[in-house]
Amino acid sequence: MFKKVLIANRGEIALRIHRACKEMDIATVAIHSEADQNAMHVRLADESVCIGPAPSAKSYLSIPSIIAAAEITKADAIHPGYGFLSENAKFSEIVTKHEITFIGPKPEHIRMMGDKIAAKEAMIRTGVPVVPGSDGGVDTLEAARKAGKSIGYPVLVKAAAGGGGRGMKVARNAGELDVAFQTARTEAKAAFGDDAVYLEKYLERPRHIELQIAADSHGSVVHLGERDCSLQRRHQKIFEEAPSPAIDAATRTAIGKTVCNAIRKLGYLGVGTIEFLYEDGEFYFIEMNTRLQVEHPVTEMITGVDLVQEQIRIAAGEKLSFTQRDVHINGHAIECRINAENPQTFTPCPGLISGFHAPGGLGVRLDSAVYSGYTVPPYYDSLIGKLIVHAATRQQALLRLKRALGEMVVSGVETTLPLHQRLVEEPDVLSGDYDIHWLEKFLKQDAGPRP
Ligand code: MV4
Repeated sequence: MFKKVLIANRGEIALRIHRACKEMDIATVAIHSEADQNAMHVRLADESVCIGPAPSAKSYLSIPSIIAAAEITKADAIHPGYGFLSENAKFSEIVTKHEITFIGPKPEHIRMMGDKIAAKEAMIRTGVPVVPGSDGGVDTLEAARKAGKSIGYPVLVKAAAGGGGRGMKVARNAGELDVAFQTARTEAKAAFGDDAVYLEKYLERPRHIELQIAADSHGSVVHLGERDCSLQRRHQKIFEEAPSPAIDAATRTAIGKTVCNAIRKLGYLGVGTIEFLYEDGEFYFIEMNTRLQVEHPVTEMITGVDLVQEQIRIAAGEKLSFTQRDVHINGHAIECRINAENPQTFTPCPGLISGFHAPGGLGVRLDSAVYSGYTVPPYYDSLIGKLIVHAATRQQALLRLKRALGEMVVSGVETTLPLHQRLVEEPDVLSGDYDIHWLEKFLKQDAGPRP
């Protein structure tokens, strides 16, 4: 096992990784920018290295600085967290070249899943259901028209290098295809430097359901059930839960088997998330994420598995600490993302947190790196914490969430807490009757003046 892990991240996820390391008796190294001198992840780590100025490009994304920090501190391994360099295949190769272990999948799999066309082809090959669409990339208008005709409208033009919703254009009929195709290509080129696009049938009201998997180097591949992340705004998840109110045990077992078989055939190693759209009882693969995800705690709460510890075990060449037979879905968990943002406009609100009170009690978990007197810097994303609740049933989890939200205080900066307080009162949220468009519609109809 590793003696020392460098955590190449900041904020709540840096703390999350630190906690996993400490419980495995592993020393930690924090890296930080000049803006994060007083950050909690720096205070808690055994050692810390300032790796550059505030902008991420010069600190948390600076590969040479991170490698230098790992060499100076003699770290055995680097955990990238999420965001930043977590899905950068080149970074994982450079780490490995320096005889440091990258805690994550092999570069070939990071690269494969980063290319959405290659990812989809890999899933088709290994028997995972996908959204009907073009056979690979589409690089001429003529090919796009032909694909559109055979798929049937509406269709969605997606960027191969995209993901997270960037570079997507809907064409409701053949007449809209030319503009959708050209716009998607131009935007993809500008955003990713790659104009490759593909076409898919546009699903009108699916849910976003993702499956958590883990695979070790001893041939064990397991799934830990699904998360429902349908409540999103502009492709930013706001509220996540596990299990999904739309999935029963038999459906979970079936999709879990399909996905584990595919992951085994691909020779994938590490934890990962397979994203699906789910509509009318059918799963359609859209993307795979090769990182630990923000919303991983809801899976941890209902399975009792520490996903970060398992990631570290896998990277160290050890076996997963459990088998598929040990995985039981216990109760229900919900996560609220608390952002330092105006809860109506979602404009970031960095600044001094003048007061802070964490909720507590049975089944309440707060993953956060902020404290009273901490200043939220303007340079990074606005997530300041995740409130996660766990209870025996969904209904009890919602009541517990409402109770915990009522206890929590963050003053000095605006946060999305008031939005969550309204969400837990909404009949559709209470009944679980929502799709990927529900939240945007709710926010739109609700845009009027507030008391
Ligand atoms: C889709 C879709 C409908 N049909 N693909 C958005 C982000 C990217 N990960 C995939 N996305 C979508 N792909 C087909 N064929 C609708 C979306 C989508 C969406 C997906 C998940 C969660 C929220 C969403 C909001 C808008 C659109």
